[in-house]
Amino acid sequence: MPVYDMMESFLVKKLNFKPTLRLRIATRTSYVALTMFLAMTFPFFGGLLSFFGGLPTNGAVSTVQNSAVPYNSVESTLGRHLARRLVQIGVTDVFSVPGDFNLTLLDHLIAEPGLNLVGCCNELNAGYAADGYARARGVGACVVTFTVGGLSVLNAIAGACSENLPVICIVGGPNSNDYGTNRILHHTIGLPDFTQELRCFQTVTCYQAVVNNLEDAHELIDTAISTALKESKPVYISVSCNLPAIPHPTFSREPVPFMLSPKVSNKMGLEAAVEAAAEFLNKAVKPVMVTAQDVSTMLRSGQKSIIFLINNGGYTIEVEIHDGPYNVIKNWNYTALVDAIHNGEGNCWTTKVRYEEELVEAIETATGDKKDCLCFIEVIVHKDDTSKELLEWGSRVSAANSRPPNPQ
Ligand SMILES: *[C@@H]1O[C@H](CO)[C@@H](O)[C@H](O)[C@H]1NC(C)=O
Ligand SMILES: CC(=O)N[C@H]1CO[C@H](CO)[C@@H](O)[C@@H]1O
Repeated sequence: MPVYDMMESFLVKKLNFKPTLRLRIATRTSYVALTMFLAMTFPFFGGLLSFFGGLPTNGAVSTVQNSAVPYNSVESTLGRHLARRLVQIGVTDVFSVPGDFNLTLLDHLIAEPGLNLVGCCNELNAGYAADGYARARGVGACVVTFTVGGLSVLNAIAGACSENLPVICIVGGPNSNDYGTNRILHHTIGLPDFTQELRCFQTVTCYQAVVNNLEDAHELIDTAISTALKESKPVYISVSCNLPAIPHPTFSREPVPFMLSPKVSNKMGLEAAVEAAAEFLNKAVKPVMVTAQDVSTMLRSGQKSIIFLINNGGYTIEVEIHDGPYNVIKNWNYTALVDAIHNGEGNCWTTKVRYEEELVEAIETATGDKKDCLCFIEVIVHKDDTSKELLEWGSRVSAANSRPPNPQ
């Protein structure tokens, strides 16, 4: 219960005030005045009070204010609350793979104006897409299903953790009634234990919210989202599959301000870093490499990117560390593969180049005539065409890997 409600009921019950609208306005106004006074006096209390639902009290804290949502409407459901929060923090695209534990949740995410669901080919791709989105937009989100989906997306979430990216990983979880029943559920590994997925996520996320009842869903979801933003790390939110469609007063009543502490970076430090990186990249003679994943999703969502596939016939980094037959991969006709995925739906242009002149021409076409297409340029290179740095690095890793065991 927010503090002002407690004050109000105290006045009504203990001091026999009449529960009128005027009393409500008076208690709330005094509460706001009090929190602002305290926050100005003791900046420390700013954060503490915000926790109780007070006003933004610290100059460095911004709030996202809900507009009141009618009670008992489809908008006051758990699913819509989660969707609204995503939109409020700037997530307009959520990367998802449907599964039987999350379909109703996806319905609610789709229903939110301003939120676009991007269906991906598999969970790992959804996770990496959310990773890229978080790099570009500050925060990203993906939605997958229980365990089978959660364990698939884990690698991308671990990557986001090491790269300090706030990725909100939402998992459709078991029916709330199944918790504590010792049942063996679909998608578990055959043990009556729902916590396997949670335990995996504990080591690669900074907060885990297991939402299996409506009473504390609001608090858990908001804490998860704000912790992700504050710590710039991924978080895990599991939502029981039978809850997203149910309205609850905590999702509808008085707007609860949502507190976010923006990350403040050192401006001079940032500028120096950008300058150094730009200088380094300008000097680089090797092109930036982009590998193709989820081309079909990019085509479906009308992306106009240029994808370069550097085809060197194998795993060059591994070749430089330690070569063997396992480093050679079967050569595919990659442009034909993209053509097959394209299948005449959407705008797509592919080409294969072998020489520098062909590459220059291909880039001109991709940025000219074909600028409205997803362009795929396969660049065939020699397997030893690599940088001096990679060669050096390879021999060092090789030396480090082959150190003999210490004498016991
Ligand atoms: C590879 O596919 C392209 C079509 O994308 C085709 O034009 C080309 O002939 C194929 N290459 C071979 C070696 O079959
Ligand atoms: C397991 C489970 O609860 N699945 C639900 C997923 O969503 C569909 C509706 O889209 C429900 O019918 C299922 O019960």
